[in-house]
Amino acid sequence: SEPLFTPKGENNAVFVVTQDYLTSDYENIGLQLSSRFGEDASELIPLKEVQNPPDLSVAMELDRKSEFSLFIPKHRDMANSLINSFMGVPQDQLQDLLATCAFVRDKVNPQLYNYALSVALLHRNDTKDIRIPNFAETFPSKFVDSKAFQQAREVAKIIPKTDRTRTPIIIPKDFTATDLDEEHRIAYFREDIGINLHHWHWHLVYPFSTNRELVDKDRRGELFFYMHQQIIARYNCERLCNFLPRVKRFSNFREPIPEAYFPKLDSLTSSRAWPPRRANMKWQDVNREVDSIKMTITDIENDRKNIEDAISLGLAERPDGTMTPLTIDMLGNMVEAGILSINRAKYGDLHNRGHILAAYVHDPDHRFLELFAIMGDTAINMRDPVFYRWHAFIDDLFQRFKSSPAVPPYGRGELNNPGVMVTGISVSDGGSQLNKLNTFWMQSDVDMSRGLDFSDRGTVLVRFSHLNHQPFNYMINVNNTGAAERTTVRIFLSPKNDERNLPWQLADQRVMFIELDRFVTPLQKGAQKITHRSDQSSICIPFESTFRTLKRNQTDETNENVAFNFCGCGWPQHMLIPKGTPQGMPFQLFVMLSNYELDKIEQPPSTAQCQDDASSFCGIKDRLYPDRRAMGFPFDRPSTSAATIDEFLTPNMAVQDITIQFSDMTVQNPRNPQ
Ligand code: CUO
Repeated sequence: SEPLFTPKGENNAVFVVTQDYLTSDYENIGLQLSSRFGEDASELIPLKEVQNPPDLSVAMELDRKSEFSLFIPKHRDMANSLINSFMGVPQDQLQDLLATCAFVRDKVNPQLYNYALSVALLHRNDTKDIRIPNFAETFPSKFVDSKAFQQAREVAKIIPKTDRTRTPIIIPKDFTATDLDEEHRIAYFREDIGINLHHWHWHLVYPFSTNRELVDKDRRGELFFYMHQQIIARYNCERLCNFLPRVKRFSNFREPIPEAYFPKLDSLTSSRAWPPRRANMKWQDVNREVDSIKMTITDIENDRKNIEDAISLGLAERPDGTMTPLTIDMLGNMVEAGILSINRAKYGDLHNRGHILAAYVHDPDHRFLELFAIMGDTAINMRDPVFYRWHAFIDDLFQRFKSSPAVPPYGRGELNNPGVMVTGISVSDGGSQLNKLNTFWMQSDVDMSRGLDFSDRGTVLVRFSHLNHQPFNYMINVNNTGAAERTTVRIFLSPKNDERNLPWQLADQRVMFIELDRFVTPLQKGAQKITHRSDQSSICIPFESTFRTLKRNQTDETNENVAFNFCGCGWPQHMLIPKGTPQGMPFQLFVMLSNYELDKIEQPPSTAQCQDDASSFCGIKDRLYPDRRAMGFPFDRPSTSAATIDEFLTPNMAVQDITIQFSDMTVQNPRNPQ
């Protein structure tokens, strides 16, 4: 797959092309181009003639030098048509697929091409296990300070290829703002490359498409709710670690947005800087002929009202006017909203419209010929504080539903696990103190050469800083006097106190609990100890899956052989736990051993290459979501009987106070080349 994703000018592998494959700009010099780039190619890839050239009339409407947004309906149509072209190549005819890709690649917008091809490769049966290059490497401009690219050119020009791994370009930790802006205190979370890659990948696995085959996945709407709910919970935990209050939801759509954001990113596609947003800008009606968007604030207010009515009634209206009981899955699809929405005419396009209105706040009528801002791009929108205000609003809708009569609180029978008693829990990261976890800064290298479009690139490393922690173990003591032979272990974490340093009411704390892990384990009779490693978390993918990194002492030449797990969906391991504070911040660790009879999903094991990595946030490819309970169980809905977490506990649950201490020191990733 690699050459299909690399920009023109790449010299590791070259397609032998005929004139059909080139855009009209280059058709007269096509064969010269082919031989020029072929001069020092490591591999020549002959192509078949394209049997049925795809109709690119829709996809080619997007300028090749423009940005691409999944939130813009017209762009979604273009992506659909291109995805369908790739999906339409007959199964197991990989040479035809390759020829089709090469035929399409230089004719359409590169980002549209990358998205449509990635979706198709992930969903075609014959390409499911193919490697998709890391998106941060293909489009580094979405992740790295724009200043770095000038430096990259210099490095590529001046430093011989063999020495480049010794001279990484250092990206400072604080490149978008200073602490004068208090929101900048959590920029390390918003701008984390791994977090943004996870979000981009999630939307790739759960694409917007009119092709039901790609969209209609088990509990998709509920997962849209849950994965984004956990993002907000994690953001709020991180805010408390930095002495900031929980994020305020964006509720009055006509009020100014207090947060500003200046991304310092350039789009290499459009050769323009991503537009910034000043403080206190307001949503305005959007009317941009160029993007075929006409959208008013009243439109989105109507969507909101209709959805709020459905939540209060506990009923949704079908297109034929009949009513049906609302479920969380239905609500997720209705809010997001794609083709699975029960009634798009009635419930509209609430979530996507919010992204659009936020993304065009700086140029709603295109008078300044500006492109959309980063809220319009799933690979970078988590960098902007307004993302969290918007998704806090979206989450509030779901929480209202979860608190409504349509969702009865859990009874003891659902929470308890007969005969199973948790007698103690602890965590240890090998340090001298039990129940104390440690965080720090780490510097890691990423090779961004794949996304640079000048030739003779070799490796160009970027060294960036990110949070990390000492890996740790959970120890759970259990006494089993019942008949249970297996159990699902559910592990969550929440700050012990709120922003005023007061203990939580459960009603507030339940939405602060972040999932750390969920796994099924056998139970014996009597007393036993379950030990589990933090790096096996069901929400995370390992560091090597987030980034393809060079291994120590590895040379540029062997880099290509590093296994890159194509299943890039998953929270980055290095962000598993919140930062804590230098003084040590109190948290509560919650463990539940639930009744497996009520949890289990019987299905054949996955054969996909990524198996069930990160299944809590990403599901499992081509399988049912591997847990029968509501996502977020047991905290997905309020309790009517318990006011505090202690009152909520049944014998199969336990809570332990722990501390997370942050040390302001930077260590090198041991995988960085020396
Ligand atoms: Cu993931 Cu709003 O859904 O960005």
